Amino acid sequence: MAHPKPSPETQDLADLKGLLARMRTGERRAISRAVTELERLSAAAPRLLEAMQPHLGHALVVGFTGPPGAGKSTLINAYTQHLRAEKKSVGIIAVDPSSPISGGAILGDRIRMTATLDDDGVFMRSLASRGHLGGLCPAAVRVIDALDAAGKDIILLETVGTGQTDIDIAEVADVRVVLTAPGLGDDIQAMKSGLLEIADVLVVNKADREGAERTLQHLKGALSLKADARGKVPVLKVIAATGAGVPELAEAIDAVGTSVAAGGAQARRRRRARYLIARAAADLVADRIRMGQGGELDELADAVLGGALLPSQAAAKLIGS
Ligand SMILES: Nc1nc2c(ncn2[C@@H]2O[C@H](COP(=O)(O)OP(=O)(O)OP(=O)(O)O)[C@@H](O)[C@H]2O)c(=O)[nH]1
Ligand SMILES: [Mg+2]
Repeated sequence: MAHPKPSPETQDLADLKGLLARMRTGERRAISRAVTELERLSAAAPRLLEAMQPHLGHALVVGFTGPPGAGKSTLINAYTQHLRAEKKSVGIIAVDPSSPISGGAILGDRIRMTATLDDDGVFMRSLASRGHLGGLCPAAVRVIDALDAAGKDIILLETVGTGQTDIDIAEVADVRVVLTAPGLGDDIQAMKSGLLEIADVLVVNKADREGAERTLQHLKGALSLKADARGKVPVLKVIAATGAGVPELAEAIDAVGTSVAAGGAQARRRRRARYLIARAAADLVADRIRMGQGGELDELADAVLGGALLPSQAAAKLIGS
């Protein structure tokens, strides 16, 4: 009896070693396939992750976060061109905020990220912010793993820095670049304080525009108010649209990357795993509190109201530590 001819997709998944080999030559269709399986956490994903294990931990993950319209996509495009000139292979993950302000970001990114067209050394994928099993942050980490397994030297992650999820995603990067630009309303307000805290490198983009110097001084001022460790964070001016300042940015990223790499591949991946566990634990605790423990929670609430416990002490009691 004749068997129906397997579709290319079925073949891909039947031969995971072959798929992996093709991914590692940079073949777009193979990478795209793996990314999709992992993004959706399909039935084949666990086997694929297992096959990828020996190849994980090579890529440096660089996050670019900042307010809508700051020029993240344009800067990623310029930086990608710089990296390609150095013969580094690049993976790009753009998290589509699907917010009313930035709607259409994916189409816009396609236009702005011209460096990604017609070059097998670059692979780009946009992640929609909704509909991921276990949340967007774990999905982004799985896609990072797919691009890492594909042998990309550097993975660039674009997120809009407007919400906690965005900051969470930025946190999974090895190097965090936070950017802003003049004319985005109140400069420092636009840079949520959480973002200033996580930045390894701060960038003022659109230095060709009026007000760039003032934005730079604002940022430096805001930084100096933070703890002393933050004092070392470089603040750079760039013009993403022309690539001016990109070599200096690349140097600053390299400097952080080198110290991260010194910790070893396992340390980098462990950081991401730790982060995912912490997030999952927080979700679990929140769920448990919502779904039960009502009596205990009421007792603790009364203790807080009566001044016997601080909310933080009550929380520690609740999770039993
Ligand atoms: N003048 C000037 N404009 C720039 C520069 N870089 C980016 N732009 C413009 O700023 C606008 C926003 O750029 P994007 O790169 O899409 O910004 P983004 O931060 O990715 O935006 P979202 O993804 O929507 O949050 C576009 O119109 C760019 O052409 C620059 O260096 N100078
Ligand atoms: Mg963008």
